[in-house]
Amino acid sequence: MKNLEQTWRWFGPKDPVSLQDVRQAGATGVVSALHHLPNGAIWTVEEIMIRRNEIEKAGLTWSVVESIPVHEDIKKQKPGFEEYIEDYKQSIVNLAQCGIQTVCYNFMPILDWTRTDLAYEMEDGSRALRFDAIAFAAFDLFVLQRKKATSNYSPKRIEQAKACFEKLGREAIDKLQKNILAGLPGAEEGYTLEEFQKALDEYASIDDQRLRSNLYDFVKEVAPVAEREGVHLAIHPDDPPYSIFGLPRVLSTESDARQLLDAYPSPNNGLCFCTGSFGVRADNDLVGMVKRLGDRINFVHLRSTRRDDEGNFFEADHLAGDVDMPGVMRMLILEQQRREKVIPFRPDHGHQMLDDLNKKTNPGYSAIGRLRGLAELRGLEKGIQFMITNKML
Ligand code: DNO
Repeated sequence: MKNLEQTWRWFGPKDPVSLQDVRQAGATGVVSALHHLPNGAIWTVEEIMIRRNEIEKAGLTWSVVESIPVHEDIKKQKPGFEEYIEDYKQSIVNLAQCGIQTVCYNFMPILDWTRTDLAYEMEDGSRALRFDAIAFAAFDLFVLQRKKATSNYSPKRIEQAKACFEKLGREAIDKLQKNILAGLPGAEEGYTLEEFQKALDEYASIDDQRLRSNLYDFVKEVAPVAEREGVHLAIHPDDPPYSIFGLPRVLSTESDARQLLDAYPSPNNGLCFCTGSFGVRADNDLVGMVKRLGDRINFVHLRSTRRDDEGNFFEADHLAGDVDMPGVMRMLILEQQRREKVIPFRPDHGHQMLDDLNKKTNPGYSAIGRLRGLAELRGLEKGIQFMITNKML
């Protein structure tokens, strides 16, 4: 039975988790990006080869690029954006020349993934990432004081947010602001309040339809190049999978994913199936989505979240929470048997636990929590493969 590829995100030479650690965790593939280059810059063959050689020296393979960030001007189609698209294509050509064939990206306006709490204490003393919808609204309404923010919340939520804000001290407000606007690894840009409000203003005339068509325009330009070069694109869903700050979000549901895939029907125009992001919405049927979209899944993030009815969620252990991980894994294994190309997955995020509690770690990307996640997922894969082989499933 063909295995999925076990990969691990590595942020480059500054990552406190070393490539040696990655090997010991049992991953064979590395997911990395040239984070030191500014958004929009062409990734040159020379720069790509430096990273590739470093990864290979450690006995690993650079399997996936996560991510080449899409420049904000492309998302808004600001005059001159065509040049950024040309540069994006060039980066893809250069990656292909260096043998790297899977490229992840996202099309979330301004902010990449968003959390309010980076150290939410779990019952067992480990720490998780959390999105608290009331704290988020408190930030939006009373710290940022975004224009028109009240139209995005119910009167009840505004009351709750006000009460929450009144209890927050200066230090807690600063922390909340940092977590939301500048706190997370992989999100390349950080903002001050003023910069952020300015960035929001630029989206004033961009609604859901407009952002959607800008995304499809981008894909129709870039995917043919990826196809020609043998590169597989993988769009990451919105995280969280709904509108925040009144901004449109266009990759949150199965129907969003389907529209994107139909915009350019080719295996090279595919998805990064992130169970943690899609799983925050109760109306996303994850197992069904893998079944129906499976042939277009080019990369997988496996993690689980636990949500409530108030819009809050935290990141649970990989085999706990709301995600039916065995169900998803079974569908992925079946999909893998149907194709030549290996499907890379990584344990996404993990709790800060054991020794890592006393270390400085990238939120969500400590070594031990992900090690646990990968070990559990690897075991799950083996177990399900065994059951399929022995016709028990
Ligand atoms: C967070 C990550 C995201 C992801 C980008 C892909 O942990 O999953 O930052 O890398 O959205 O472009």
